[in-house]
This record gives sequence, C-alpha cells and structure tokens, in this order.
Amino acid sequence: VTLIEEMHEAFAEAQFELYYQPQIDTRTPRLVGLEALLRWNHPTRGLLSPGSFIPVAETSGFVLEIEAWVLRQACQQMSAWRAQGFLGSATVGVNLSPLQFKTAEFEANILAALSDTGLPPRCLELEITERSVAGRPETVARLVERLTAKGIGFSIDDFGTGYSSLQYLKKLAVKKIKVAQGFVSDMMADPGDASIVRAIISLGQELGYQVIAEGVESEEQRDFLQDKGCFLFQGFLFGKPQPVSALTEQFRKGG
Ligand code: G
Ligand code: G
Ligand code: NA
Repeated sequence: VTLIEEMHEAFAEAQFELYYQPQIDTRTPRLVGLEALLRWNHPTRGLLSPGSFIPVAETSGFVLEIEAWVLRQACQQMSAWRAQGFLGSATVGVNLSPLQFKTAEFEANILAALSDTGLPPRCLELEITERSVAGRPETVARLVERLTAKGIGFSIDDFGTGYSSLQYLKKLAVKKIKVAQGFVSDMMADPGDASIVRAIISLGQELGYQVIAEGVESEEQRDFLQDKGCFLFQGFLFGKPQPVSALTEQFRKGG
C-alpha cells in the first residue's frame, strides 16, 4: 500500500483530527486565537504530523480534499465553542496549501464553510505561506483582497523563510505576519537570528502589521520579544496543540 492509498483510507475511516494551539496577547492578557493543526491518528505508526504526509498529499491533488475537510472542521468547531459561550472574539487559524489557490472553487468553498457553520468571517484567519504567493502573486493578491473585504483575516506563516520578495508582500492585503519558529528557537544563542527577529518586528511595526512569534518556549524568549515590541505569542510556553476535548475542559474551567 502506498502512503496515498493509506491516506484515502484514513480519510474514509476518520483517522484525521484537528488539534488547536492557543495564541495569546500578553498585553491584555487574552486568548486571541487558536491555530488548527492537522494530525493523523495512524493505526500502527501513532500520531503523525502534517510534515510527514501533507507533502505527499500535495503531489496528487488529494491535499485539496484534506484541506476542504480541515477548513470545515475548524469552522464548525469554532462555531460550536462560540455557541457554548467560549472564546469571545478569538480567531481560528487555518493553514492553506498553495494548491488551493489554483482551484476555481477556492473562494466559494471558504464562503460556504463560513455560511454553513455560521462562523462570522472575522473569526477565521487563513494562514498562507510565501510558497503560495510565489509564481502567481497577482492572483493571490486579488483573492486575498476579495476575502479581506468580506471580513476574513490572513496571516503570512513562517515569515522570512520563503522566497517571495517584499515587493509582492507589500501588494498583499495581509496585515499579520508570523515569525518562523526557527528564528525564535535560535535567537537567544545566535546573534544573526536575533537581528532577523528584530528586523521582522520593526518591519511589521513600520508597515502596520500585527506580528506574532511562533515556537516561544521560554520566559527568556518571551521577554526578549516583548522588549522588541512583539506581544502576540504562540508556543509551548503558552500552550501546546491540544485535542478538542482537552481544550473544551479548559474553557469550562475558565482557563
Ligand atoms: O503541527 P506541526 O508542527 O506538526 O505542523 C507542521 C507543519 O504543518 C506546520 O508548518 C503547519 O503549518 C503545517 N500544518 C498544520 N496543519 C496543517 C493543515 O491543516 N494543512 C496544511 N497544509 N499544513 C498544516
Ligand atoms: O508553521 P506552523 O505555525 O504551522 O507550525 C506550528 C507547529 O509548531 C505545530 O506543529 C506545533 O506542534 C509546533 N510548535 C508549536 N509551538 C511550539 C514550540 O513552542 N516549540 C516547538 N518545538 N514546536 C512548537
Ligand atoms: Na501555520
């Protein structure tokens, strides 16, 4: 059996699951968002991360089916949490695969997922990577503009690790950048990474973007970032990616 065949089977047998990781604004301090992170409960190999199967799914177009499911599932879950009185104005972040931008149904699928689940567009944040922009910046810019006009938010994931130029990024209506985990994890030890992080934060400030740091694991990293003007965080220090049941329990307890 190939991995692709296994994935089709997994899909039919509901082996995919979304975990959610909190995003915190330390100024308030409040939970401002949750990133939906795909997991595959593989029958023999355990819990698999998307890095080990999304690239394979991307070679066949099957990724589109997976992503459509992820989007609906995330909107539905967020809507359910909101209906229980949790989460206030927090957003749910959904990762997009570059292939999605090539399909004619992309925009309609997103709008349908929102209207079918009753999730307000302002509660959805679509995470795009520089990989999605490369090659068709104008198409992506127009799509982002139309969906932004409807209230949907966008962020650029793993900022600074791709190949897109600032020229293209400037044309995007995206107002939020995510500082890649790799820079954050190395910045306390590597002056080069510290400079890059500082530069990304000031670029964001100058352009009026929100800047969120990923992979923040220690108080030392948090303090360094706050000192440079970054107050949005995602990382183990603030919470690990967790399944729905654990988070619901936490929300019930008011956490
Ligand atoms: O959760 P983990 O660290 O294993 O995620 C690895 C990578 O997979 C991250 O870069 C994350 O953005 C990406 N990822 C997580 N969930 C999804 C998803 O639903 N779709 C896509 N395309 N990528 C995802
Ligand atoms: O690129 P993206 O933001 O989608 O990556 C999120 C991934 O990073 C998730 O798979 C998550 O498990 C992982 N992750 C989140 N926070 C931390 C952290 O503080 N440390 C490490 N090592 N990984 C993290
Ligand atoms: Na992401």
